[in-house]
Amino acid sequence: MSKSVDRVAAAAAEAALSIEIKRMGESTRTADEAARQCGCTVDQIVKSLIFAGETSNRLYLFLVSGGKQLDLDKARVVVGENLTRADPHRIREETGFAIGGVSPLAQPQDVHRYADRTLLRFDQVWAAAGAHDAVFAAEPKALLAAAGAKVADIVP
Ligand code: 5CA
Repeated sequence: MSKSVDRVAAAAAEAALSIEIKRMGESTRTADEAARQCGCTVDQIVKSLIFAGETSNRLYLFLVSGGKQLDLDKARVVVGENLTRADPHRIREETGFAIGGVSPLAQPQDVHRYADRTLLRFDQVWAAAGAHDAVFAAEPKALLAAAGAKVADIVP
């Protein structure tokens, strides 16, 4: 197992979130690919999108349903500053995850997290587990609690 996947497993255990990490053997880098591999709808995939605050330079994690886009205007209101897509190298350095494997779990303390409330309509969602083919399923409310993500209005 990769170190990043191990970190996700450890974070889930620490948060008392019972998950089974699955290595699919095929790419789950995008929401579409992940949905195909997991046999779920694309909306049940949790995208973990990292943006940087233009004023604070802090990183933010937005958990967004796979079929939706982050609404940057709404997200700006939620966080109180302009946002730009974070640089992949910075994401790698500061979160330890590569794009396509960024997980809602095992994020650094100083990354503030927000979640698209439409994720709560599902019994089960799937999220990345730290590698390009690693995913896990969870009940959304429990996942957002374990991720320390505040539910917010961040999609159109
Ligand atoms: N493993 C899947 C879901 S289980 C996954 O990680 N999906 S994702 O949506 O969270 O991650 C892919 C996202 O990374 C894309 O939606 C896109 O927003 C973002 N991304 C892709 N390329 C870049 C890039 N060059 N810089 C910053 N973000 C990027």
